[in-house]
Amino acid sequence: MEKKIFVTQPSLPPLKEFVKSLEKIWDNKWLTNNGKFHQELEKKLSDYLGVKYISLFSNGTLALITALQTLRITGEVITTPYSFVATTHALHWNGIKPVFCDIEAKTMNINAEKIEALITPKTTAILPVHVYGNPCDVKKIEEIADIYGLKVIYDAAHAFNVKLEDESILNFGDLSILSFHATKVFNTIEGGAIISPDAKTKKRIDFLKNFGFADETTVIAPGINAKMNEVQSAFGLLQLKYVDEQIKKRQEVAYHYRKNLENINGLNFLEDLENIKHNYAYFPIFIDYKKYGKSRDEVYEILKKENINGRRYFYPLISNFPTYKGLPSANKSNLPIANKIAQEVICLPMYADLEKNIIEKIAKILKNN
Ligand code: T4K
Repeated sequence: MEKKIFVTQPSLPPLKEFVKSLEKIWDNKWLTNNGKFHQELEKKLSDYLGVKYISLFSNGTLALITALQTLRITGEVITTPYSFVATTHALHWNGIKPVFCDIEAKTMNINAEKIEALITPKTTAILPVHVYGNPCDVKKIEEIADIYGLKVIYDAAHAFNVKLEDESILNFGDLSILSFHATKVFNTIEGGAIISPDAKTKKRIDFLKNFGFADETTVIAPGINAKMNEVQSAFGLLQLKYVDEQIKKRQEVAYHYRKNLENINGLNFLEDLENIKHNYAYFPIFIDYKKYGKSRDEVYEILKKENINGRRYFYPLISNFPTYKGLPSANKSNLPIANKIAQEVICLPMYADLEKNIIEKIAKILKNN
């Protein structure tokens, strides 16, 4: 049987190098709780990403939950329904009411022009997502947050090393979170991080991810256990050596897709944005049923039959899941663009080692339908 092609394939460091790291961990007999590899990864990542402070986490979801705790966010938070469900779940786990704002069709990010109308006396923050690694309208969002005294936490799970006019996108807002899940551009198997602007905030984050312990006998807050361990950190240090090469290869994959998919009536894809250093985390296409002649779900199934397993990121919309669909802001009439895009999207396979002939095969299937 022909091999299955998945939406992504994790990048892995050379096994021999990882074994050497494991030997060191065995020698150190230090497995977690801010060990040597953890400290080194924090240092190397903050240098590489061009950010002031980074705190490593066991996954991106716990980083999000802790980011909200860090800034003591309560009440209502304006967010996007077009994301992975973890974004809104993090609000729910903090007892915060999500208020969904529609997206704009160029980047699939929260429509900054629509935020102001959703602000109430209970609003304390905005939680936008840099979807597919494309930056939000960070300047407009900052302007609104400043006027209304709101905090901004960016879910930058997809935005590893993305830059806006040479500045890391992670430096915008009050905090940003990253995911280092196996399926991401940079992975530590499971993992995540919070980017913070000053030492005081980093200290609070580091207490919170370690049960709230400030020292052996002082607990400053009801923290959680969200620490990254030494095996994950050592894995991450090796990954970092190869990540530029991986992003370069992803860029080539994206260019090859674009070349092969141009001029298909009713099939759209995203182009690079101006002044942005992209990381090519995903390759979404959008099927316009009326022009293409087949629905997104039909295309998804046709690809699947050919062993091409795309994913409908992000369908269903978070606002249509049972937990959230009863919220007034989840009403479809408030979220027309997000609902439309969620019906059109398929993320095609995207990873550094995706072979050109597979891209060409996918393009051929999409052209012949
Ligand atoms: N915010 C945003 C905007 C996010 O996108 C995410 C996660 C988060 C927050 C939360 O961060 P984490 O807590 O996850 O760090 C996947 C990932 O699990 C998830 O991390 C990611 N976003 C989301 C967009 O995609 P699933 O349920 O689609 O994963 P799964 O297991 O179906 O994997 C997708 C494909 O990847 C599989 O079909 C096969 C391939 N795969 C997967 C794994 C795990 C492999 O080839 N090898 C592997 O080891 O959520």
